[in-house]
Amino acid sequence: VAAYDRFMEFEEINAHVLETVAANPDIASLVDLGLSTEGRELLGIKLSNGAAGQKSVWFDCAIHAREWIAPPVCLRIIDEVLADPALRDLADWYILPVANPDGYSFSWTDDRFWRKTRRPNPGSNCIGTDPNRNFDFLWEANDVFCSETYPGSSAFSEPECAAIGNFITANADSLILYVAVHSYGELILYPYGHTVEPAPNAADLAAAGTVSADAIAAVAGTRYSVENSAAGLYFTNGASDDFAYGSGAVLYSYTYELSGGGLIGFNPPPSLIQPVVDEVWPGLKALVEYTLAN
Ligand code: 0X9
Ligand code: ZN
Repeated sequence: VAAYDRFMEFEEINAHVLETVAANPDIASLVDLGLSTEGRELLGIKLSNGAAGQKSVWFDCAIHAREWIAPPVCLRIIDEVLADPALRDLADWYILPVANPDGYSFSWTDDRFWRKTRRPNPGSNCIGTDPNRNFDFLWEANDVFCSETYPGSSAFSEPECAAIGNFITANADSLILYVAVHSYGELILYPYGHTVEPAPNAADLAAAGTVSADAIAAVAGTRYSVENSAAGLYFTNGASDDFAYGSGAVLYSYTYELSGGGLIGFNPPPSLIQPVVDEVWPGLKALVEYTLAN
C-alpha cells in the first residue's frame, strides 16, 4: 500500500491508473468513460476476480475540483483491493479517482479553490457548472451562472456527469453501492438531498453508515456523523448520490465528507493525507462488507 505525502496532479493520477492496469492484467481493467469538456480522459479502474454475475460497488473522487484530499482515498481503495482477493470476492470494484479532471487541473494551475467544471456558460463571463447539481435526478434549473452551485444548462449538460450517470445506469443490475468522496466535514451523508422525508430504506442506510463511522472512529477517534443530506447539511437537487439512489441503480448511496484542515478547510496540508486516508479506508471497507451482506 503506497504512502501519500503529497498531492498528485491529474496527469500523474491517470498515469498511475494506467500503470496499475498494465501491471495487474488479471485483476484490473480500464474503465474509459470518455472525455471531459477540455478533452481530458475520465479513466476509471475495475478490479474483479473475473467471476461472472458478481455484485459491484462504485467510488468516485474529486467531482469537486478543490477537494484534493479525495483522490488519495480512491487510490488507497485501489491498492487495498489489489492486495486482498477476499475484497474482490465480495464484489467488483469500480473506482474513478478524478471525476472532474478539468476543474481539478484548473485548481492546480489557476485557482486552488475552484469547485465547478470548466465548461463556459454562453452569455456569461462565469465559467463552469457544479457537477454535483448536474445529475438527472430532480434536476432544477436556474441562471445564476456565477454561483458555486450553478446546476448547468440542463441535466447532464456536463460530459463528466453524463458519463458517470450513463455508467451507473448501464450497470444498475450489478451495482449495490455508490460512494462519492468529497471534503470536508467528517460526514457520511445519505439520500435524499431534496427532502428530509426518510428515503425508503433510510434506517438501513443509516445503519450501514454507522457501521462505517464506527470503523473510522476505531482508528484514531475521529467521529464522522451519519446524516440524511437534507437534514444534516442543506437542500440540494441533482446530486450524484441522489441520482444513483433515486434512479433505482443502487440501494446504498453515500457522500463522504472527509476531514479538512489548514486555514481553509479545502486546503489541508499534505501531512494530513495519510492520517485521513488511513482512517477512512477501514470505514469504506466496513461499508462494502455491510452492504454486500445485507
Ligand atoms: O454540496 C455538495 O455537493 C456536497 N458538499 S461539498 O462541500 N463537498 O460541496 C454534499 C453533497 C451531499 N449529497 C447531497 N446533498 N445529495
Ligand atoms: Zn464536494
